[in-house]
Amino acid sequence: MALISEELNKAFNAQIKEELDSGYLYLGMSIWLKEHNFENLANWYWIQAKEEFEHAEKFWKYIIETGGTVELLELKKPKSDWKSVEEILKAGLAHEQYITNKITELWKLAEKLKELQPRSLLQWFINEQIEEEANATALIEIHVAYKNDMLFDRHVHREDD
Ligand code: OFO
Repeated sequence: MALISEELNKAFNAQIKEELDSGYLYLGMSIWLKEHNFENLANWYWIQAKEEFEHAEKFWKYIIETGGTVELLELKKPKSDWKSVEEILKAGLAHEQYITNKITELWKLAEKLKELQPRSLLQWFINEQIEEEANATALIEIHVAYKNDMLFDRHVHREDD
């Protein structure tokens, strides 16, 4: 018998899609930024996109380890008609706030189902979302301080973990 309930298995499959959608969204942002010569920001969002794949991996690994079934769902076509760096930065924060809500819902669902096993996994994501929102907020604040997209881009720096 699987350790993971059918209901949580389904919700985790949905979250795999959310993480991959996040990666796809950030990939699209990275491409737009690269096309507009914001090299460092493009790199920042490319690293972010790859990180989202790792987030998806945490969920599918958990499902397999607990005897559930991984189902990959159809991905959403990401927005690509960005108008400005500012729009991308704000959309990045709004998206992370959306994902934080999704993780909170998963925590509540596991509580309701009295499934304790995914607690450490979900706690990791709760902590990660604090960091994700803080990073997205910092980018917005620093962008405002620079008042110039190209100068701001020169300041942005991120390396693969
Ligand atoms: Fe998966 O943290 Fe961003 O979305």
